[in-house]
Amino acid sequence: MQFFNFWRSLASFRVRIALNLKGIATDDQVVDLMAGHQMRPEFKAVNPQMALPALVLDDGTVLSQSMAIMEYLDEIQPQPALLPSDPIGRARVRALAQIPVSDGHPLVVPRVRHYLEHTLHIDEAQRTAWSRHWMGTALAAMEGHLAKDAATGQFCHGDHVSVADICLASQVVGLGFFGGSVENMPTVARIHARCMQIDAFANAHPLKQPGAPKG
Ligand SMILES: N[C@@H](CCC(=O)N[C@@H](CS)C(=O)NCC(=O)O)C(=O)O
Repeated sequence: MQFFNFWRSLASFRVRIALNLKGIATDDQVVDLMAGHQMRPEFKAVNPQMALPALVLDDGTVLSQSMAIMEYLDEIQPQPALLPSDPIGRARVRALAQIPVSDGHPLVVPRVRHYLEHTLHIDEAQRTAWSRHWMGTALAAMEGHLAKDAATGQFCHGDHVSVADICLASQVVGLGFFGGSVENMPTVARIHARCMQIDAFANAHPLKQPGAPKG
């Protein structure tokens, strides 16, 4: 399998965690988002959306969108399960995951920041404030759900890692890239710290990937 990714891509980070948890090795293909390489024709031929991640299966099938890829991985290799076995549990985990994936992270991806800069002429400080605001807003919403629900355990859903934890971790790390923190979100902070004790999470961290800035 070819895994098109980039160190700073939060959606790639999510899939990297899932691959690590499942113990699935990939042939990594770096697409430098900071250099705009997602716009190159050769990558557009892989993913017409020009966004990471993409997973190309051995038969040439291309999978995109981190949630779809993680669920695919969970289906082809069910252990350890990334979704609960009961329908209500799965609905809860998917809902928690969608807060960062669908509502927070899309507002800060390179194409949006590029539009803010080049079309709306918003300066860097304001763009960073925008990103910090929306990344933090999604995590505050997660905190609201997690803190009040007895289904929350060591992790977002009980004591087993799920896609909700993967998405939470990517969002917390992403918030940090924009100068924010989760110090006022005790449940999110606790679950994130617990996740980062797991090698599959820690080793997938953006700053541990090739090309990431040192220190
Ligand atoms: N919802 C998508 C996000 C895809 C996405 O926007 N990825 C970012 C990197 S995290 C990207 O490649 N953006 C390219 C751009 O905005 O130009 C997913 O979860 O996979």
